[in-house]
Amino acid sequence: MTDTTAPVIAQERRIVTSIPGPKSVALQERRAASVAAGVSSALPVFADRAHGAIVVDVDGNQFIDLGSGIGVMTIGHTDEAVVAAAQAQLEQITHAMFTITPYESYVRVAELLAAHTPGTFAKKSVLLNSGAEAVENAVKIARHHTGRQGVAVLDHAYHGRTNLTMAMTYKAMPYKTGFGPLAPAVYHVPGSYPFRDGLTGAEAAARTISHLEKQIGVNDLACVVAEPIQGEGGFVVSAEGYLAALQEWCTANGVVFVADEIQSGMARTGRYYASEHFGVEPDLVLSAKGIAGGLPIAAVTGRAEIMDAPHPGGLGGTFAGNPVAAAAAIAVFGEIERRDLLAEGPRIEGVLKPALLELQAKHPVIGDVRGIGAMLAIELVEPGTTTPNTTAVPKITSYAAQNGVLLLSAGTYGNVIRFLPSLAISDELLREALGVLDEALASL
Ligand code: PLZ
Repeated sequence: MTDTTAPVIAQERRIVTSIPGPKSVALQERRAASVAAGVSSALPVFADRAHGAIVVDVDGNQFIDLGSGIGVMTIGHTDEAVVAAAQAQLEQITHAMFTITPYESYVRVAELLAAHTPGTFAKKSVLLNSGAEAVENAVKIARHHTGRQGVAVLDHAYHGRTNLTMAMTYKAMPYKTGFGPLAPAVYHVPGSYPFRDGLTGAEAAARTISHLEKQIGVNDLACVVAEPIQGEGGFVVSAEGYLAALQEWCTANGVVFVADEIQSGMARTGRYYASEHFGVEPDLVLSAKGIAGGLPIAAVTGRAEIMDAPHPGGLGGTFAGNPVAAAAAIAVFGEIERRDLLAEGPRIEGVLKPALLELQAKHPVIGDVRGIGAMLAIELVEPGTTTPNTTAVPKITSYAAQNGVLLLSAGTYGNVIRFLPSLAISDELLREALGVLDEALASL
């Protein structure tokens, strides 16, 4: 597909000013005067344009993007097919509101989600605008279906910033502090964090289930919401068998098992949804972020009998399932198939993981290397212990930015660096970024 407007950006790192450059510094001043202080940014660098795995700032500096706007630009910045589909749709119809005059692209996205989410059972979807809105709707649907109210979430989870979802998110600061009262009937239970708890999947599942049964009680529990790989919490991968045991318990007890795949989904781990790595077929699956190449759209997809529980008119939203975003989502699904992007997660893991393990051998500050596909992380510790190293991460991300690599932090203790590159990134760019990371670790 030819692309008429996106500028061609060489896939290379290039730093031409101090970081931040003068134009970013000037914008920073305007921003401080007009943008609310609560909206902070990881870097003082203003983005101007991007393509593939490279972000260009307003001063002309080119960064290797290992964060993809927190896992959104999975198929690459300004992907030609996505840009073309969105442009064509903009000129055809920009907004109709599906609950007034429906349109085909919404239905097509629902069909694609039914085809590509785990499980071969009959599925239906509702489309929304944001990840948090998908989480909210999953809870509404689970409550309507079960007639129960309780919502269980795992320690270290992140599910959003709205009133219900901030109650479901684990970390108080910065997400909840001062913003209460929090939504009721949300229960936090321990999950599985092999590096920190040392439990097998079976042991961790038994602990979780005991909390669900004793602390909440099955008769009051509508759903368990879990991220198959925890995102903001630090790319925590549960021990083998944990998620399957949890799902089995949910099924046996009429509890809706919801997989929040907002960060882990859409081909990032080498499967459409990370649940597949764990042998789990969730009752409801949540999609957002990478699903539409940067346009805002999100979805709840799941078992038809659960999805159909709410009455007509019970679900919706003005912009939900917007036609331009839906067209972009269709293009993303199309590109995953056409370019066999499911092969890219394993390729990226094949470059990054051995290199990160080598860095771990060289730099004892790296306590753990984990993740799947293009969703990998290192957890930093005080050398020789598992005590979280809370000071190293900002030093590393800032060193990396100064040297043209965008790296994101994560983790309950702020001691995790996560790698969420676009599936379009080359091996060469990955190796170059790893070189910068090595220097950053050496500089500590
Ligand atoms: N569930 C698993 O990762 C969003 C949040 C960034 P929204 N994570 C990035 C920030 O600081 O706001 C996320 C997620 C998981 C839900 C969400 C929420 O998705 O689209 O940000 O609402």
